[in-house]
Amino acid sequence: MSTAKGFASRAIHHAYQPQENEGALTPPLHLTSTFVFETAEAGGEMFAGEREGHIYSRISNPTLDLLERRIADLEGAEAGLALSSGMGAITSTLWTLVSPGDEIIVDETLYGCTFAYMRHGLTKFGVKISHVDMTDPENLRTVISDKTRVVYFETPANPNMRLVDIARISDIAHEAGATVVVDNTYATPYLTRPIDLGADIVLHSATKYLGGHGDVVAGLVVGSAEQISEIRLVGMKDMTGAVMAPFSALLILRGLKTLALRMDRHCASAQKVAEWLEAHPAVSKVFFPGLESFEQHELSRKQMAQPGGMIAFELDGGLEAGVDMMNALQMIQRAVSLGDAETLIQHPASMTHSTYTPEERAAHGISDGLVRLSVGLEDLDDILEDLAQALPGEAVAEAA
Ligand code: 3LM
Repeated sequence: MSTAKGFASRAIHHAYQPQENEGALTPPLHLTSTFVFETAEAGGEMFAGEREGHIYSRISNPTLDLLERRIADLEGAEAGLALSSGMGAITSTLWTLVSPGDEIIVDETLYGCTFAYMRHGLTKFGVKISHVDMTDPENLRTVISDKTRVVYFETPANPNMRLVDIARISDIAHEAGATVVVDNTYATPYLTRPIDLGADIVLHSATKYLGGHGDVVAGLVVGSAEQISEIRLVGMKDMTGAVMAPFSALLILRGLKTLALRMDRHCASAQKVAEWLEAHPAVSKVFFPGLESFEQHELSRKQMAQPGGMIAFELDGGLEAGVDMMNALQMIQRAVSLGDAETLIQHPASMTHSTYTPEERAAHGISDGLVRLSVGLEDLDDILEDLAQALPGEAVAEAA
């Protein structure tokens, strides 16, 4: 399938030919742990990397192979790799790239378990983690050195929606010879394509928008063929073993088919919900890239096709008011994770980002009163009505 086709077409068709699969419209599920060698010599040659073919499903599998090709195409990368979770993707990638004595420079705000992995995992093995506020890319220039192996960030960042200018950060990182790794979970390749902007490696929690239905935990990484081969054969095969199950790959392939449609709806509804929240008297601050009041609104217009489906906000009454509001919701579900059909709400300080100490949260821009909303695919009026009845005051939901 030619890459000249549009995003939605490629998300549905890329790299799959029904004619090569007995006419099956939907790709087959290769539920096998191991693969049979035609001869003993052929098996040996595959292990030596001299012959193509599948050996064992911790290394590769045809169902995963299709998903890997498809996500690589959607991200504009040479190759892809499917893993058992977003954390499996992150750990398999970074264990491959760094050695003791190396430094990773990361943005201030990261998803809680990524922060914990770096702070409590990598540092234990002699890797230095340095945080820098990448909202001003020049900050990176002042700290980067020849010890810096990786520059790592999320954009938008989980949970406070900070954006990082991928092109400017990549330029500075490359001048110093560092590899740029971007967690593109919040934006998805439908909204932002970091490789086009200069990043080297892009990774995902595919549990979120790519899967899209809250029924699978999965991770993906894309990059150059050489980098991905190394992450597959070193980080994934020998260090983490975090391989994706074939059935999960099928669920992610199914999710990708509707990614464009779903993202359009997530983004359109989130824009209205963010505007509505901003106008609500009980709400003190809304963080959403599509709002003109958002500090990095200009960057969001430059770097994102649409502002995404995630909102963070604070209430006048702080944490207590946030907890009361969350408990009063009827349709919106109290749950971590994001990018599902259901609108989800959670409290980062006590949930997704409880891996930070209170002092670390304060230093990393995650306030205790922050509430995170993943705007789902329900009718907009129903989302607004639920928020209206749960928030203090008399405000009545009006679908704009
Ligand atoms: C969450 N996030 O609710 P998995 N990168 C980003 C993420 O948001 C996540 C991962 C990586 C949430 C999960 S919290 C206990 C639930 C930006 C996950 C890790 O390993 O697939 O969960 O991805 O914010």
